[in-house]
Amino acid sequence: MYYYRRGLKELENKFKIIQIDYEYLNERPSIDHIKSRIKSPESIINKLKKHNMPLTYKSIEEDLNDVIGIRVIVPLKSDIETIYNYIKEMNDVEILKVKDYVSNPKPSGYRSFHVLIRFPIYVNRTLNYVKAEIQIRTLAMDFWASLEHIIQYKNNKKLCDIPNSNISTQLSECSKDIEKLDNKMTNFFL
Ligand code: 0O2
Repeated sequence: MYYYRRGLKELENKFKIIQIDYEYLNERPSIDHIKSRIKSPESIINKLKKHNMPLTYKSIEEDLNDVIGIRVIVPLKSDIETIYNYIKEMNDVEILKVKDYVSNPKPSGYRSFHVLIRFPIYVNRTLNYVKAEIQIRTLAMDFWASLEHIIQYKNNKKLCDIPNSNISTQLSECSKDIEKLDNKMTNFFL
């Protein structure tokens, strides 16, 4: 876990620097805030089981891309591409996979731009590589995803009064409303 904690710190710093530089040069923020986490042992085990992967350290290292997770919350939809371009310009970062759930939302209505990466860390003068999942999304997308994560994604039926059959439809409608709002708000800026 120490390697993941070290990796997380290095990644957080990269985005904090982008946040400061962009605001200085453009007089408006391109990142509203950053959230980060190391996947909990319980979540790691559940994910390995879900994908029928062996419950071993080797499998955590090789098969899981999101033990380190960073969420970059941006004000506008157009800022997602700006942040992605910054990632592409990071010399030490290798992009393993991109999942564009903004252009192709999930059936649930989930919208977010995911970039899976691998990057080097030096611990005790030794080179190691760690992987991470970067989720880039707008404030509005994050509002929807955070609530849907509690209500539906993690299947927490106790927290919601709406009959089960209606939850999915209503959440999907909310996601479409939020998409309209995101498009409208982007138009206020050049
Ligand atoms: P948690 O608890 O958020 O960490 P795959 O690549 O298809 O084999 P994977 O890695 O599940 O499987 O990829 P996917 O579907 O891109 O999901 C990655 C993460 O995106 C999830 O991590 C969630 O954080 C988020 N996510 C994906 N789909 C949804 C959704 O419908 N609603 C919400 N709110 N979040 C979603 P975890 O590990 O599944 O969960």
